Amino acid sequence: MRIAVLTLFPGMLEGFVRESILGRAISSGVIDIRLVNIRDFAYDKHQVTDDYPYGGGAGMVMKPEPLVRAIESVTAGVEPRPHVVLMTPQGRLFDQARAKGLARLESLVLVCGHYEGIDERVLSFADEELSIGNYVLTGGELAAAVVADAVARLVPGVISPGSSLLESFQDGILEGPQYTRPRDFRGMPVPEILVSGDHEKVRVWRRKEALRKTALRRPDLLAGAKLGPEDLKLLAEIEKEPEPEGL
Ligand code: 6GU
Repeated sequence: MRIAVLTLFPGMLEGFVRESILGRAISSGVIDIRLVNIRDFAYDKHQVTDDYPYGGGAGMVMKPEPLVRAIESVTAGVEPRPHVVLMTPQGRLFDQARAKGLARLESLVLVCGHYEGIDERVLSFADEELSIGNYVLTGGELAAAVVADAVARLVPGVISPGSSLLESFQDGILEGPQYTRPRDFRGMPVPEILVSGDHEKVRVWRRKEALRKTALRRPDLLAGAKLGPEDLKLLAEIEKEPEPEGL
């Protein structure tokens, strides 16, 4: 998969791309990431990328020409046509389902907005707008990093098979508790069942604890989760048990 990130601040993403899971995926050739500086597409002498808003008001607006030229520089002649995403707080909320959808694409372009926003006419050069949450960031770079990371880890070959299968949100519920050595940490022992060697008991226990954590912290997720007959039985058991303290 090819990902191009269009930004006024490529330095913000360079370290992340190098050091993260993306860096490894790039080294192994599974993913290609390009950081494109939007300023390189501002052709006036001072390479201006923002301007005052029509109608007045505070803040600056990103000019359409550098943005659209930057988009065209990574899409022109590319088949299949790359999917262009504008990172803005006005976008649809990004979630795991969207990550899965984007991970199927061959070529993805993430455009980072800045200042008070971007000229509305740029929207017609994009396929969708995405936001990563209900809060405002100073720019789309961190949001693009979040999307690139969530998408890249779903691309086959980026992380070892199996490791993502049990993780949070894969089937719509949270991940259960995990333990490693030491067996007793400051008076807190590892649950006995995990050292029992009974793989089937361990599997059921893990599923139950994952369901318990989800029911307790994110009951909203249970409604949309893929639950089987065993899950419903485990949830019924959980309901009869006293709630664990502390969370
Ligand atoms: Cl994509 N951009 C900005 N500036 N703020 C955000 C966001 C994006 N998603 C959540 N907040």
